[in-house]
Amino acid sequence: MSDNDTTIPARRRFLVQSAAAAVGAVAGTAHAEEAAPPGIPDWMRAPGADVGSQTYGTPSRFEAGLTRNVPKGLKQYTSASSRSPLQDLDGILTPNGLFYERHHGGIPDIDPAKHRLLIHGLVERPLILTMEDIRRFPSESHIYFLECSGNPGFEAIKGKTASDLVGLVSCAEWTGVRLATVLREAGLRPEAQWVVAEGADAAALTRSIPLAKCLDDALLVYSQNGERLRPQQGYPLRVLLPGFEGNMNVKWLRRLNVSAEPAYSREETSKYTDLMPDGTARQFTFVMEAKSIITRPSGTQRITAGFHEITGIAWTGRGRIRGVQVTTDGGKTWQEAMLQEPVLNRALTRFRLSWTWDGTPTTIASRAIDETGYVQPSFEDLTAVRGLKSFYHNNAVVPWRIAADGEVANGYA
Ligand SMILES: Nc1nc2c(c(=O)[nH]1)N[C@H]1C(S)=C(S)[C@@H](COP(=O)(O)O)O[C@H]1N2
Ligand SMILES: [Mo]
Repeated sequence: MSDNDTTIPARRRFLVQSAAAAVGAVAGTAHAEEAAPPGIPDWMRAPGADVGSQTYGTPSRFEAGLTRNVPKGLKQYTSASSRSPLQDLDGILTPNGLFYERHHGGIPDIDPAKHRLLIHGLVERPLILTMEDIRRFPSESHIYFLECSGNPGFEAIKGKTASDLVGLVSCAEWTGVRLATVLREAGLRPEAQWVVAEGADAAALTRSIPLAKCLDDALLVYSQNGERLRPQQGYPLRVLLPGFEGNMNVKWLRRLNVSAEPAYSREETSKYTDLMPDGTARQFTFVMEAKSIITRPSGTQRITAGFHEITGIAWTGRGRIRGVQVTTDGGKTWQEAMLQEPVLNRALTRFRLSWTWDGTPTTIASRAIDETGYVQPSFEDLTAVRGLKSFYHNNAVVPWRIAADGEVANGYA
């Protein structure tokens, strides 16, 4: 069978050609012809590598380029972030090694045997728990997204890739204990209204969590996608507040101080408040509102005329995604995308739309609608209300411009 054998149906021929091209990219074009069926590739001529023992499995060496994305020109790395490579991921779960990071004082190296969680303040029985104590409580696993509220800021939506623009979001299956269970063990006093969580990092990051959230779906998690949390994600223990801004999900958790008032910490006064056009600031803006982005095709990719599956992710801190609409004509018309099941509460939802590009320059974009009926706003509609002084909670539609040569670029740039 040769590539130009006209007896192969068009679709088969396309697959044969792409397979040969993919092998060529990997093995070097010299061997691609021999490796393609009916040839016998080198890797079939002798047994492969031994079963892995005493090692942590890693992706194929041909995938070594797939890493987190650290902004260029970073001045220092301890208060910094890295982004998840959204354009290269499929499905809704973020692999642990590619989960976005945001640290204010670097990543502490915590010995779980020495780590302790103190629960005090307005409680009947102050507690100091070991990790073993915490793992004895009844556990739960849930898939939830986590997003930094500075994803992206308002003024410079400058990046090139989906990761540059919106890579401070990820999604995992988290396992831990309900915060309510642990608080009940300590016994809440009637004046209790807030729980102030503190991390064991050099930043001692501190956030106040309203009691209602603590008694609802809040978790203290120790595992992520089936294994212990990564150091970057708060090993050995973190707060997980489904749908709430990333900053409140305190990592390396060492203290819960039950109080009548919030702490008014740095992270809820000078930072993580939203300066409005009239000079007042919104404070305690906890919930992440509905958002979506097309991850393929997206910035820096190049497409050819013809069939494409448009795909991307949508999420909302208010519950489930009800629908995602996609425009392929710069916003003149919007079509309903297909939502991949399962559509989970406060998790990423994958959407898809079949599209045939006719080769003329255009702009594509997605907008999410959540189960409350809230619609992801355009940048114009969002900033008409919020202005441009604010930094956090930009959930505007992300447009991708497609040029005549098929190059996909940031529609804001
Ligand atoms: N102790 C502590 N918790 C923290 C932070 C931190 O620097 N220290 N960063 C916060 C911020 S701003 C975000 S967006 C999330 C990031 O979580 P991740 O690094 O697991 O993605 O953790 C939050 N919890
Ligand atoms: Mo954040």
